[in-house]
Amino acid sequence: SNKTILRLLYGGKSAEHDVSLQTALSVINALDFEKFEVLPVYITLEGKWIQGAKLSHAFTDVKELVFEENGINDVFPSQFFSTISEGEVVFPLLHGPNGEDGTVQGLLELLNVAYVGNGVAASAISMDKVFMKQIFAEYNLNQPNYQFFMKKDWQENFEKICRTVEQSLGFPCFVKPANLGSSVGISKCETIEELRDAFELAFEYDQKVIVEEGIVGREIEIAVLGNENPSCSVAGEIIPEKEFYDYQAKYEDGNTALIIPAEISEAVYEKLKEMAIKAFKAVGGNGLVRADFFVTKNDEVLINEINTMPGFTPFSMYPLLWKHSGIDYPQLIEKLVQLAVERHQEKQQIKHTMF
Ligand code: G1L
Repeated sequence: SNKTILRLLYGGKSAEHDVSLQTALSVINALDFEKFEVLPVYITLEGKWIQGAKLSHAFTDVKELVFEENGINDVFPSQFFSTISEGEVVFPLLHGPNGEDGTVQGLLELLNVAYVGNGVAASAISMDKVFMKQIFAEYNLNQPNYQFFMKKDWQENFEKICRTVEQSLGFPCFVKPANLGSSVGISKCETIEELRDAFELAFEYDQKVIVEEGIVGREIEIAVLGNENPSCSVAGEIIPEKEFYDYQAKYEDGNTALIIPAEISEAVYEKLKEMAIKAFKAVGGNGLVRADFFVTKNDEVLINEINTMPGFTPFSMYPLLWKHSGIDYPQLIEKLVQLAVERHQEKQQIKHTMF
Protein backbone atom coordinates (compact mmCIF):
# COMPACT_ATOMS: atom_id res chain seq x y z
CA SER A 1 0.00 0.00 0.00
CA ASN A 2 1.07 3.61 -0.24
CA LYS A 3 0.35 4.37 3.39
CA THR A 4 3.13 5.86 5.51
CA ILE A 5 4.44 3.45 8.13
CA LEU A 6 4.83 5.11 11.53
CA ARG A 7 7.08 3.14 13.84
CA LEU A 8 6.08 4.22 17.32
CA LEU A 9 8.64 3.75 20.12
CA TYR A 10 7.13 3.98 23.61
CA GLY A 11 7.40 2.77 27.19
CA GLY A 12 11.05 2.76 28.18
CA LYS A 13 13.35 2.44 31.15
CA SER A 14 11.96 5.51 32.87
CA ALA A 15 9.68 6.88 35.56
CA GLU A 16 7.56 8.20 32.68
CA HIS A 17 6.87 4.73 31.29
CA ASP A 18 3.12 5.01 31.88
CA VAL A 19 2.92 8.58 30.57
CA SER A 20 4.61 7.35 27.42
CA LEU A 21 2.04 4.53 27.05
CA GLN A 22 -0.87 6.96 27.46
CA THR A 23 0.71 9.31 24.94
CA ALA A 24 1.22 6.48 22.43
CA LEU A 25 -2.45 5.56 22.78
CA SER A 26 -3.49 9.20 22.15
CA VAL A 27 -1.26 9.48 19.10
CA ILE A 28 -2.50 6.20 17.57
CA ASN A 29 -6.13 7.13 18.11
CA ALA A 30 -5.65 10.51 16.44
CA LEU A 31 -4.20 9.00 13.25
CA ASP A 32 -5.98 8.85 9.94
CA PHE A 33 -5.63 5.15 9.10
CA GLU A 34 -6.30 5.93 5.44
CA LYS A 35 -2.88 7.58 5.42
CA PHE A 36 -0.91 5.75 8.12
CA GLU A 37 -0.10 2.31 9.39
CA VAL A 38 1.42 1.92 12.85
CA LEU A 39 4.17 -0.48 13.85
CA PRO A 40 4.24 -0.39 17.65
CA VAL A 41 7.53 -1.02 19.44
CA TYR A 42 7.13 -1.39 23.19
CA ILE A 43 10.20 -0.87 25.36
CA THR A 44 9.83 -2.64 28.68
CA LEU A 45 10.84 -1.20 32.06
CA GLU A 46 13.90 -3.45 31.80
CA GLY A 47 14.80 -1.98 28.43
CA LYS A 48 13.75 -4.86 26.12
CA TRP A 49 12.41 -3.82 22.72
CA ILE A 50 9.34 -5.78 21.61
CA GLN A 51 7.64 -5.15 18.31
CA GLY A 52 3.90 -5.74 17.94
CA ALA A 53 1.74 -6.48 14.93
CA LYS A 54 0.79 -3.72 12.49
CA LEU A 55 -2.14 -1.59 13.69
CA SER A 56 -4.66 -0.15 11.29
CA HIS A 57 -7.45 0.96 13.60
CA ALA A 58 -8.00 2.95 16.77
CA PHE A 59 -8.49 1.20 20.10
CA THR A 60 -9.16 2.06 23.71
CA ASP A 61 -6.91 0.30 26.21
CA VAL A 62 -3.19 0.85 26.79
CA LYS A 63 -3.03 -2.85 27.71
CA GLU A 64 -3.16 -3.58 24.01
CA LEU A 65 0.15 -1.72 23.67
CA VAL A 66 1.97 -3.74 26.33
CA PHE A 67 3.47 -6.83 24.72
CA GLU A 68 4.69 -9.91 26.50
CA GLU A 69 8.28 -10.98 26.20
CA ASN A 70 8.23 -14.21 24.27
CA GLY A 71 11.59 -14.13 22.52
CA ILE A 72 9.97 -14.05 19.08
CA ASN A 73 9.20 -10.36 18.94
CA ASP A 74 12.41 -9.12 20.54
CA VAL A 75 13.72 -6.66 18.02
CA PHE A 76 16.65 -4.96 19.64
CA PRO A 77 19.26 -4.67 18.50
CA SER A 78 19.53 -6.91 15.47
CA GLN A 79 16.05 -7.09 13.92
CA PHE A 80 15.18 -3.46 14.58
CA PHE A 81 17.90 -2.48 12.12
CA SER A 82 16.81 -4.92 9.44
CA THR A 83 13.05 -4.36 9.62
CA ILE A 84 13.21 -0.62 8.95
CA SER A 85 12.03 0.04 5.42
CA GLU A 86 12.40 2.92 2.97
CA GLY A 87 9.91 5.73 3.51
CA GLU A 88 8.88 4.93 7.05
CA VAL A 89 8.96 7.43 9.90
CA VAL A 90 9.91 6.71 13.50
CA PHE A 91 8.01 8.50 16.28
CA PRO A 92 10.06 8.29 19.49
CA LEU A 93 7.81 8.81 22.53
CA LEU A 94 10.41 8.23 25.19
CA HIS A 95 11.56 10.15 28.20
CA GLY A 96 14.69 10.20 30.28
CA PRO A 97 17.97 8.34 29.85
CA ASN A 98 17.96 6.41 26.58
CA GLY A 99 14.99 8.39 25.38
CA GLU A 100 15.15 12.12 25.29
CA ASP A 101 18.85 12.50 26.02
CA GLY A 102 19.77 11.98 22.39
CA THR A 103 20.79 8.33 22.51
CA VAL A 104 17.72 6.98 20.69
CA GLN A 105 18.06 9.85 18.19
CA GLY A 106 21.67 8.72 17.64
CA LEU A 107 20.53 5.19 16.86
CA LEU A 108 18.00 6.57 14.37
CA GLU A 109 20.70 8.70 12.73
CA LEU A 110 22.84 5.62 12.23
CA LEU A 111 19.88 3.82 10.66
CA ASN A 112 19.35 6.85 8.40
CA VAL A 113 15.59 6.75 8.97
CA ALA A 114 13.26 9.78 9.19
CA TYR A 115 12.18 10.48 12.78
CA VAL A 116 9.89 12.95 14.49
CA GLY A 117 11.25 15.68 16.73
CA ASN A 118 14.65 16.91 17.75
CA GLY A 119 18.02 15.49 16.81
CA VAL A 120 20.94 14.30 18.91
CA ALA A 121 22.42 17.66 19.91
CA ALA A 122 19.17 19.50 20.75
CA SER A 123 17.92 16.50 22.76
CA ALA A 124 21.16 16.11 24.70
CA ILE A 125 21.63 19.83 25.41
CA SER A 126 18.06 20.22 26.62
CA MET A 127 18.47 17.34 29.09
CA ASP A 128 21.22 19.21 30.92
CA LYS A 129 20.15 22.43 32.60
CA VAL A 130 23.70 23.77 32.67
CA PHE A 131 24.46 23.13 28.98
CA MET A 132 21.10 24.67 28.09
CA LYS A 133 21.75 27.85 30.12
CA GLN A 134 25.29 28.18 28.78
CA ILE A 135 23.96 28.11 25.23
CA PHE A 136 21.16 30.56 26.07
CA ALA A 137 23.79 32.92 27.53
CA GLU A 138 25.78 32.70 24.29
CA TYR A 139 22.64 33.91 22.48
CA ASN A 140 22.09 36.75 24.99
CA LEU A 141 18.77 35.32 26.15
CA ASN A 142 17.63 36.95 29.38
CA GLN A 143 17.49 34.26 32.09
CA PRO A 144 17.65 33.86 35.89
CA ASN A 145 21.14 33.94 37.42
CA TYR A 146 22.61 30.54 38.20
CA GLN A 147 25.73 28.71 39.32
CA PHE A 148 26.75 25.10 39.01
CA PHE A 149 29.07 22.79 40.90
CA MET A 150 30.57 19.34 40.46
CA LYS A 151 30.35 16.72 43.22
CA LYS A 152 34.11 16.74 43.72
CA ASP A 153 34.19 20.53 44.28
CA TRP A 154 31.34 20.20 46.75
CA GLN A 155 33.08 17.48 48.74
CA GLU A 156 36.27 19.54 49.00
CA ASN A 157 34.84 23.03 49.44
CA PHE A 158 31.25 22.88 50.64
CA GLU A 159 31.49 25.83 53.04
CA LYS A 160 32.93 28.10 50.41
CA ILE A 161 30.29 26.98 47.91
CA CYS A 162 27.48 27.80 50.34
CA ARG A 163 28.90 31.31 50.93
CA THR A 164 29.34 31.86 47.19
CA VAL A 165 25.71 30.91 46.55
CA GLU A 166 24.51 33.19 49.35
CA GLN A 167 26.49 36.15 48.02
CA SER A 168 25.87 35.74 44.30
CA LEU A 169 22.30 34.38 44.15
CA GLY A 170 20.73 35.07 47.53
CA PHE A 171 17.49 33.53 48.75
CA PRO A 172 15.22 31.98 47.88
CA CYS A 173 17.12 29.82 45.42
CA PHE A 174 16.55 26.39 43.91
CA VAL A 175 19.05 23.54 44.07
CA LYS A 176 18.62 20.87 41.38
CA PRO A 177 20.44 18.00 39.73
CA ALA A 178 21.62 19.31 36.31
CA ASN A 179 19.98 16.36 34.57
CA LEU A 180 16.53 17.56 33.60
CA GLY A 181 15.15 14.06 33.37
CA SER A 182 14.80 13.92 37.10
CA SER A 183 11.99 15.74 38.83
CA VAL A 184 13.48 14.44 42.08
CA GLY A 185 16.29 15.88 44.18
CA ILE A 186 15.04 19.48 43.88
CA SER A 187 14.92 21.82 46.90
CA LYS A 188 13.89 25.42 47.51
CA CYS A 189 16.27 27.11 49.98
CA GLU A 190 15.43 30.15 52.11
CA THR A 191 18.59 30.22 54.27
CA ILE A 192 22.25 29.25 54.04
CA GLU A 193 21.61 26.46 56.58
CA GLU A 194 19.23 24.77 54.16
CA LEU A 195 21.76 24.76 51.34
CA ARG A 196 23.86 21.92 52.72
CA ASP A 197 21.08 19.31 52.79
CA ALA A 198 19.82 20.54 49.45
CA PHE A 199 23.22 19.98 47.80
CA GLU A 200 23.65 16.58 49.46
CA LEU A 201 20.26 15.50 48.14
CA ALA A 202 20.82 16.82 44.61
CA PHE A 203 24.23 15.12 44.37
CA GLU A 204 22.52 11.78 44.99
CA TYR A 205 20.95 12.18 41.55
CA ASP A 206 23.72 13.75 39.48
CA GLN A 207 27.44 14.57 39.50
CA LYS A 208 26.53 18.12 38.48
CA VAL A 209 24.21 20.39 40.48
CA ILE A 210 22.77 23.76 39.50
CA VAL A 211 21.55 26.54 41.79
CA GLU A 212 19.06 28.98 40.30
CA GLU A 213 18.01 32.38 41.57
CA GLY A 214 14.34 32.36 42.63
CA ILE A 215 12.23 34.54 40.33
CA VAL A 216 8.91 36.02 41.39
CA GLY A 217 6.83 35.88 38.27
CA ARG A 218 4.13 34.16 36.25
CA GLU A 219 4.96 30.93 34.40
CA ILE A 220 4.23 31.43 30.71
CA GLU A 221 4.84 28.89 27.95
CA ILE A 222 4.87 28.97 24.18
CA ALA A 223 4.93 26.17 21.60
CA VAL A 224 7.39 26.26 18.68
CA LEU A 225 6.80 24.11 15.55
CA GLY A 226 8.94 23.78 12.41
CA ASN A 227 12.48 23.23 11.17
CA GLU A 228 14.52 26.09 9.65
CA ASN A 229 11.70 28.62 9.82
CA PRO A 230 9.60 27.67 12.87
CA SER A 231 6.28 29.18 14.02
CA CYS A 232 5.03 30.10 17.48
CA SER A 233 1.65 29.36 19.07
CA VAL A 234 -0.32 31.64 21.35
CA ALA A 235 1.06 31.80 24.90
CA GLY A 236 -0.33 29.86 27.86
CA GLU A 237 -0.02 30.37 31.59
CA ILE A 238 0.50 27.70 34.24
CA ILE A 239 -1.22 28.38 37.53
CA PRO A 240 0.52 26.38 40.28
CA GLU A 241 -1.36 24.29 42.78
CA LYS A 242 -1.53 26.78 45.65
CA GLU A 243 -3.18 29.54 43.60
CA PHE A 244 -5.27 27.05 41.69
CA TYR A 245 -8.53 27.51 43.60
CA ASP A 246 -8.75 31.26 42.98
CA TYR A 247 -8.99 30.66 39.25
CA GLN A 248 -11.71 29.78 36.79
CA ALA A 249 -9.28 27.51 34.96
CA LYS A 250 -9.85 26.62 31.34
CA TYR A 251 -7.95 23.34 31.69
CA GLU A 252 -6.63 21.28 34.52
CA ASP A 253 -3.51 19.18 34.27
CA GLY A 254 -2.75 17.30 37.47
CA ASN A 255 -2.23 19.87 40.19
CA THR A 256 -1.96 22.82 37.85
CA ALA A 257 -4.39 24.86 35.81
CA LEU A 258 -3.70 26.08 32.28
CA ILE A 259 -4.92 29.45 31.01
CA ILE A 260 -4.87 29.68 27.19
CA PRO A 261 -4.34 32.22 25.81
CA ALA A 262 -2.38 33.82 28.67
CA GLU A 263 -3.41 37.35 29.58
CA ILE A 264 -0.31 39.27 28.51
CA SER A 265 0.32 42.45 26.56
CA GLU A 266 1.11 42.43 22.84
CA ALA A 267 4.63 43.64 23.68
CA VAL A 268 5.26 40.74 26.07
CA TYR A 269 3.87 38.27 23.52
CA GLU A 270 6.20 39.64 20.82
CA LYS A 271 9.15 39.32 23.22
CA LEU A 272 8.17 35.72 24.11
CA LYS A 273 7.97 34.72 20.44
CA GLU A 274 11.32 36.30 19.62
CA MET A 275 13.01 34.57 22.57
CA ALA A 276 11.33 31.20 21.90
CA ILE A 277 12.55 31.18 18.28
CA LYS A 278 16.03 32.25 19.39
CA ALA A 279 16.14 29.42 21.96
CA PHE A 280 14.90 26.90 19.36
CA LYS A 281 17.67 27.97 16.99
CA ALA A 282 20.27 28.14 19.75
CA VAL A 283 19.92 24.41 20.49
CA GLY A 284 19.46 23.53 16.81
CA GLY A 285 15.83 22.51 17.28
CA ASN A 286 13.87 20.37 14.84
CA GLY A 287 10.14 19.66 14.80
CA LEU A 288 9.08 21.05 18.13
CA VAL A 289 10.03 22.58 21.43
CA ARG A 290 8.01 24.01 24.30
CA ALA A 291 9.69 27.15 25.66
CA ASP A 292 9.02 28.04 29.31
CA PHE A 293 9.35 31.57 30.68
CA PHE A 294 8.94 33.74 33.75
CA VAL A 295 7.18 37.08 33.29
CA THR A 296 7.62 39.48 36.23
CA LYS A 297 5.27 42.20 37.51
CA ASN A 298 7.14 44.84 35.46
CA ASP A 299 6.86 42.62 32.36
CA GLU A 300 10.47 41.50 32.33
CA VAL A 301 10.69 38.25 30.34
CA LEU A 302 13.19 35.54 31.39
CA ILE A 303 13.57 32.16 29.73
CA ASN A 304 13.47 29.26 32.20
CA GLU A 305 13.99 26.23 29.97
CA ILE A 306 12.98 24.51 26.77
CA ASN A 307 11.58 21.02 26.54
CA THR A 308 12.30 18.97 23.41
CA MET A 309 9.82 16.25 24.47
CA PRO A 310 6.95 18.07 26.10
CA GLY A 311 3.84 16.43 27.50
CA PHE A 312 1.94 15.33 24.43
CA THR A 313 -1.53 14.02 25.22
CA PRO A 314 -4.43 16.08 23.78
CA PHE A 315 -4.72 17.68 27.26
CA SER A 316 -1.09 18.72 27.60
CA MET A 317 0.09 22.31 27.22
CA TYR A 318 1.93 21.84 23.90
CA PRO A 319 -0.99 20.37 21.89
CA LEU A 320 -3.49 22.71 23.60
CA LEU A 321 -1.42 25.77 22.62
CA TRP A 322 -1.60 24.68 18.98
CA LYS A 323 -5.30 23.88 19.23
CA HIS A 324 -5.86 27.51 20.24
CA SER A 325 -3.64 28.58 17.36
CA GLY A 326 -5.73 26.68 14.78
CA ILE A 327 -3.93 23.31 14.58
CA ASP A 328 -5.78 20.44 16.22
CA TYR A 329 -4.16 17.27 17.62
CA PRO A 330 -4.44 15.08 14.48
CA GLN A 331 -3.18 17.95 12.30
CA LEU A 332 -0.28 18.55 14.70
CA ILE A 333 0.83 14.91 14.48
CA GLU A 334 0.67 14.97 10.65
CA LYS A 335 2.62 18.23 10.60
CA LEU A 336 5.36 16.72 12.80
CA VAL A 337 5.58 13.66 10.55
CA GLN A 338 5.82 15.91 7.49
CA LEU A 339 8.59 17.95 9.16
CA ALA A 340 10.46 14.71 9.92
CA VAL A 341 10.27 13.65 6.25
CA GLU A 342 11.37 17.09 5.01
CA ARG A 343 14.36 17.15 7.32
CA HIS A 344 15.33 13.62 6.36
CA GLN A 345 15.13 14.44 2.65
CA GLU A 346 17.22 17.56 3.09
CA LYS A 347 19.83 15.55 4.95
CA GLN A 348 20.12 13.15 2.01
CA GLN A 349 21.31 16.09 -0.12
CA ILE A 350 24.25 16.83 2.15
CA LYS A 351 27.62 15.77 0.82
CA HIS A 352 30.02 13.96 3.14
CA THR A 353 33.00 13.93 0.82
CA MET A 354 34.25 16.35 -1.81
CA PHE A 355 33.10 14.10 -4.68
F1 G1L B 1 8.15 13.03 18.59
C1 G1L B 1 7.93 14.19 19.17
F2 G1L B 1 6.93 14.78 18.59
F3 G1L B 1 9.00 14.89 19.01
C2 G1L B 1 7.67 14.02 20.63
C3 G1L B 1 8.29 13.02 21.29
C4 G1L B 1 8.05 12.83 22.63
C5 G1L B 1 6.82 14.86 21.30
C6 G1L B 1 6.58 14.67 22.64
C7 G1L B 1 7.19 13.64 23.32
N1 G1L B 1 6.89 13.46 24.67
C8 G1L B 1 7.11 12.34 25.38
O1 G1L B 1 7.64 11.38 24.90
C9 G1L B 1 6.61 12.26 26.78
C10 G1L B 1 6.58 13.56 27.49
C11 G1L B 1 5.27 11.65 26.77
C12 G1L B 1 7.55 11.41 27.59
CL1 G1L B 1 7.15 9.87 27.84
